[in-house]
Amino acid sequence: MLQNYLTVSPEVRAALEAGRPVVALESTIIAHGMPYPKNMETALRVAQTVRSAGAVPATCAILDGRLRAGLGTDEIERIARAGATIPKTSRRDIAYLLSQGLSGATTVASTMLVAHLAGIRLFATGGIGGVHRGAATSMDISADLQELAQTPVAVVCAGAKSILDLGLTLEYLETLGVPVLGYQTHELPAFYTRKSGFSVDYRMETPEAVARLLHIKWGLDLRGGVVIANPIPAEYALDAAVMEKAISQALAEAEQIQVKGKAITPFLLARMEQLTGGESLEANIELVCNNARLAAEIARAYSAQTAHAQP
Ligand code: PSU
Ligand code: MN
Repeated sequence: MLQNYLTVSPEVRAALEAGRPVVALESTIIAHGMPYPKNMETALRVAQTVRSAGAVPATCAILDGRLRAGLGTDEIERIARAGATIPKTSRRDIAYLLSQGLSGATTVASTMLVAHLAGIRLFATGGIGGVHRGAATSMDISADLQELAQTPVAVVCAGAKSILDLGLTLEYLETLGVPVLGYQTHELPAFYTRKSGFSVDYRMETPEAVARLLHIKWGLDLRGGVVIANPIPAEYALDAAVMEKAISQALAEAEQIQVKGKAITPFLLARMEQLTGGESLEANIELVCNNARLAAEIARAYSAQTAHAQP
């Protein structure tokens, strides 16, 4: 049944069948998160980073009416060139796109879903969606959080951008039962910056310790995902005051021209980009690679522990 809708690349399938580590990667960041050709260079570099760290990359998307886990260079290039003409696709959009034979760039939520259907446990991205500032009246809460509540995939990210309300995002994740782990930090990172003023639930020091927690969570059949927050390397971090100013301006503009629904996150990301010059793009690229490396290390530890558990 599943194979009617899902294509897992031969390389990814072989790795999964042999119990070797695989890391899922999303495609909204390619189509909507960065301009061409940086988006393509970044997607290829991130995949290479996963490989260098000893895991198999599985870029996920919807292409021509099929869920895909594991894309070739030509397919990544197709998404990168298509940019925003490939629709940003969350859980709610999947059945429609498949029914129409269409293509979609997968967000954190839909990439988690595709990864889970394929049997992939680890996923690396830049930042997750969350509770938006002003959500008390807009009710704008990313579907990423709901997916984390129900789909057993661990997401390595650099926290979330402070275009969101990070305090409410943590509250919401607590309600949904999603652990937020800080990798070698007590503090939730805020994407471009290593600090946010908010604490994570637990600080973890090694990939092995994170992998052990994942085995226990899923071994106990506690549903849902885990957020692994990995701060941007200090040398690439940006100035918090400068970023906050850009965020305030981008939010004010979004309010003024009434951007709503799924358009708001790409709008804010693009404006931040313009307002901070190329600097934020460079930081974005470096933090994604940093997350890809950590996700690969955790995936390796997870596979090794699985192998040991089986006599
Ligand atoms: N945050 C980022 N970069 C991104 C996204 C979020 O810093 O590229 C993307 C991810 O694909 C995420 C999605 O899943 O935006 C969340 O969108 P929304 O807020 O509409 O749920
Ligand atoms: Mn939203």
